Amino acid sequence: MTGGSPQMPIALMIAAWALLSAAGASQPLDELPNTGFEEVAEATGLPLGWNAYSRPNGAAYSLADARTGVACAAIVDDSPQAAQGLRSDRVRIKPGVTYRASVWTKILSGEAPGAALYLEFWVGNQRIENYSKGVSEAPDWTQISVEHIAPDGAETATVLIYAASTTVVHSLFDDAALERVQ
Ligand SMILES: [Ca+2]
Repeated sequence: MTGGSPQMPIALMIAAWALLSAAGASQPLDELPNTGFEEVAEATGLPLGWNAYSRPNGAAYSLADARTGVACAAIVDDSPQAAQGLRSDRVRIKPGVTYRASVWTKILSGEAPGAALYLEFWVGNQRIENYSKGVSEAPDWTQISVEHIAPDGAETATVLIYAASTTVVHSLFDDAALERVQ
């Protein structure tokens, strides 16, 4: 077959493969991954199961000063404009059930509002609700938590550890959790 254009079918096949791959990668988990931030994704330098919130990314797997184990997550936000954070892979949840997200944080340097934790609820790829708790000063490891009932229709939840866009801050995070309250 010498006539016609083979490019289109190949392009379509690649597009279909990419869609299937994306769908496979977004399968929700049963529980929050890598909560102690001990495992690293070698290809990205990020904690396994956690994803960069911003590009360029200022978050990383770190051996600097873990609360437990040998590793934690570090977020270096040295811009007063850009926000930085790490969002977990999605976890399957049930609407009407109350969930509590928590994490320990230690702020090495920076300004208010410091470090924050978000509990986010999703339908498919759309974030439908989010709730947050922040801490401005945490010279020693400090736990922050936020809880809320999963809204109608919610399918998954994520935990986002975060340095706000107006913040210039260097913070560490360790021992995250996402638990059913009731
Ligand atoms: Ca750890």
